[in-house]
Amino acid sequence: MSGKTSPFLERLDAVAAETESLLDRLLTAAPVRGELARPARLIEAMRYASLGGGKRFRPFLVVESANLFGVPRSNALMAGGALECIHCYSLAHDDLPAMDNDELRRGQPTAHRKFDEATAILAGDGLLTFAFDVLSREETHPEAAVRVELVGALSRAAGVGGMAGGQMLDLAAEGRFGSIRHGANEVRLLQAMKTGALLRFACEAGGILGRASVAEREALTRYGAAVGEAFQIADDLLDIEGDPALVGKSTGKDSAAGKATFASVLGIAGAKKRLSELIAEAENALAPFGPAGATLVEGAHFVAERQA
Ligand code: GRG
Repeated sequence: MSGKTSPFLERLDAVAAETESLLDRLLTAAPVRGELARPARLIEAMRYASLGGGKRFRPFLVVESANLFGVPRSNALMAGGALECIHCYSLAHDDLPAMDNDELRRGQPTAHRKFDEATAILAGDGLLTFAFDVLSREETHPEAAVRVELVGALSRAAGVGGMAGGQMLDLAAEGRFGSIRHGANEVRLLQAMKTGALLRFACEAGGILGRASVAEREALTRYGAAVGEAFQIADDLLDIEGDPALVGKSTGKDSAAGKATFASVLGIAGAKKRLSELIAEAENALAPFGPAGATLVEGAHFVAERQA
C-alpha cells in the first residue's frame, strides 16, 4: 500500500491488507442472522467508504498493542476492523456539505459525491453501528466480558465525550455558532477528543484484549495520547505544507476556514518542536515493554514523519 519497503512498513502493509480482506468478508451483500436484507445501494456505499484505501493505522495500533500480550492476530484484527469502521464513518460524515464539504478523500470522490448526501449519511450510520456488531461477535474474543469492555471503551471514544464531541468543538472553533477564540489548551482538548480518542482506544484495545495489568494499560494510554496529539499536529502541518497529490485530499482548508489548529496557535516551528516532544513521550511511555515495544515506537515516528 505504501509502495516503499522497510520492516515497519511491511508490518503496516500486512495489517492493511488483512483489514481490507476482513472488512471485505464482513461487508457482504447478503444479510446475516437477525437482519432482513442489506439494501444494495447502502452496502455498496458502506464498502465504498471503507474499502480500497487508507493507511489502516488504527488497526495497526490495535494489532501491535495486542501483540505485546500474545493476543491471537485474528482477534486483534476483528477489533481493529471494528475501529476502522468507526473511522471510515467519521470520514464520510466529516466530508459532507454540512461539515467540511470535501470533494476528495483518499484520492477518490467523497461518498456523497460518488453517491448522494442521504446515502453517504446512511453509509456512515451503517458503519458506525456495524462496528459494534463486529465487536460483539465471538470471533473478536471468546470472553463476553472482554467484548463488553471493548464495546464500552469504543462507545466512549467515538461518542459525545470523544470523537463526536470533539467534532462539535471543532465546528464551534470555526466560529459557526458565534465568534470564539481558542488558545493551545482548547485546541489540545478538541483534538484529543476529535482525533485522539480513537487512536487512544486503538492502543487501549490491545490491553483489553490481552487482559493487561493496570500499569500496562496506563502505559498504553499514555503512548496513545502522545501518538494522538502527534497525529493531529502532523495533519495540521500537512494541511499547510503537504502535497495534495500525496495527501489524497485538498490542503490549505484550515487556514482558509480561519480554524484554530496546533499550527496556528503554536506556529509552524512550535508545532514541529511539540511533535518531537511527543515522540519522546511516546517512547518513554513504552519503556516498560522493553524491545517488545519497538514496532510501536516506530509507529510514533511514522505518524510524525508521514506525508499522507
Ligand atoms: C463526523 C462525528 C464526526 C467526526 C469526524 C475524525 C474526524 C471527526 C474528522 C476528520 C477530519 C480530519 C481530516 C481530521 C484529521 C485527522 C484524521 C482523522 C485524518 C485522517 O485519518 P488518516 O490519515 O486517514 O488515518 P486514512 O485515509 O489513512 O484512514
